[in-house]
Amino acid sequence: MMKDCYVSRTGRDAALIARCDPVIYEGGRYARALEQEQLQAYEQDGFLILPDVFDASEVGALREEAVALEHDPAVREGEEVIREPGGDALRSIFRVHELGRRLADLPRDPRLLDVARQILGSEVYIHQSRVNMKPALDGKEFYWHSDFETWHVEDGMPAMRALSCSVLLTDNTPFNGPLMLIPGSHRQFVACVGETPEDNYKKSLRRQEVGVPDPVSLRLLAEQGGLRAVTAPAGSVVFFDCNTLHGSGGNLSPWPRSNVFMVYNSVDNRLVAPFHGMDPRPEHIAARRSAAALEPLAVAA
Ligand code: 6CS
Ligand code: FE
Repeated sequence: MMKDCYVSRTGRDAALIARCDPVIYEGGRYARALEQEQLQAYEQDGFLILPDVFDASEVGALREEAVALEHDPAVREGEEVIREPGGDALRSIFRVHELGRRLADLPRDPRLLDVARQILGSEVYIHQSRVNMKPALDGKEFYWHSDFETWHVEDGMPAMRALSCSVLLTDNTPFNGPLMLIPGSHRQFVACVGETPEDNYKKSLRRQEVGVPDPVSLRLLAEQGGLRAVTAPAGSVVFFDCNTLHGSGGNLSPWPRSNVFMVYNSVDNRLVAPFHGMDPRPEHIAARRSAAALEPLAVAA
């Protein structure tokens, strides 16, 4: 059993553990998608916002496909759908990179894939994908959390060698619950209190209560790094490290805030058995069988 550098949810008190993995993996021969100053900003903050990567027609087509999935009766009854807490509105659809056609091509688009391969310094595969719908007037919050804390404890992700890429399918404004991040928080692992209930994902994806940072650690990291809201137009992209603390507020605006998230994991960081003896989570949340390295899309000449 490999040494567990990031022990969490073992009943002891909360703790801050210094990250023991690099942020940028020098893979040498991998793509040069980002400029040096962009890489430095990502290493410093734990995220990078790229405005207007996709043009209106591209993001319109992606959004159309996401809306079609949202209204597809077969999808609505599937295990990939998560509904809002206390209601029926759709909160997330998982595994969208295998449900949609344009959404299947998206993770292989060199504008995204090459950034992931450069930062992770290796071939990569999709650990998880989802569309978070955050519907108008009804979209509930995602409380502050580190994705890696969950992916390490519940999915057996060994090291911090993964990142999320979020493509904004609608404008993200100060009013519709934009993604918020804590700059610099990726450098500390917040060990969480509490034990993980059986099949935790059935609750945590609606409202996460276990594996969330304690208020003292949150305040400390926010006072060190501040808070940053990703308010940007549809078609913008934000890359964030697997351990950067993030969350989003509820959506009180009459317009949806819909973002697609794709999690790139290094092929050298494939999942092992979950670290505290739990059963592995289902394939549509944490890929094990479909963990083949992504082939880049042939770019139209
Ligand atoms: O448990 C997970 O994998 C999911 N939970 C959150 C709150 N963000 C990451 C991921 O979608
Ligand atoms: Fe998350």
